[in-house]
Amino acid sequence: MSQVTDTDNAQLGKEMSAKLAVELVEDGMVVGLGTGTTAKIAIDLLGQRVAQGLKIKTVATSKASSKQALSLGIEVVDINDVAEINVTIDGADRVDRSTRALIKGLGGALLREKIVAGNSQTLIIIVDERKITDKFGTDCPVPVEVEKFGYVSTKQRLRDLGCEPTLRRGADGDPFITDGGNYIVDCQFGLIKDPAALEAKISHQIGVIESGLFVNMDPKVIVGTTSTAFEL
Ligand code: A5P
Repeated sequence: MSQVTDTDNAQLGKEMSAKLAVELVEDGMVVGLGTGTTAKIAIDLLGQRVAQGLKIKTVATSKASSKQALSLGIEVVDINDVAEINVTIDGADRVDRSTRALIKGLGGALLREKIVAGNSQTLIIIVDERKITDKFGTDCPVPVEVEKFGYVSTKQRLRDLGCEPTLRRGADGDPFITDGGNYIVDCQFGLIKDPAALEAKISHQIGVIESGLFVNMDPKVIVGTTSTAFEL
């Protein structure tokens, strides 16, 4: 028997949560497609349901998710061409157990993810249980998407809020560029006691385009374990 590692457990948890979320999608819905490894599993499962006859339109939060969906025969439409998004299924990097605030954006798609989430009637967040935390912010930076122009001063403004900011770089050492053509500054704040207050402060900084703190969105959080999935 092969050894079950943390990675195996996390993968099973992702699959369990994605499966339960995709079961909630119904004919005729407009569905927001998230980004990241967990959302990728959900898109694969949606592709299977579409192949079996499910009729949906989707809006993607990244070029990668759009490409994946199209390759599976899922219709992807422009967000500006839909009146509303019925449900969005997306992952998260951390979920604050008490407030259900989210940290998103380690995958770099936080701006489009927030626009899609904010335009969704229901936001379903799919995570394995390791993402749920009582120590929000202590082991995960808050990604902040910033305008390239003047980013050094924007980074300093973020530091002045009490974090250690780092400009994100790709494997080649160059600054990481988002789908929207911007930079990301990863901000290590330590324990975030009031996510909504911090989100408001970050968003008000000159040069900031969007923060990876998702607050007051009332997400339906589906947590996957090795054997089941449940709503937080
Ligand atoms: C993408 O920018 C992120 O917000 C992802 O949704 C988040 O990082 C979760 O990704 P995984 O499902 O790969 O952990």
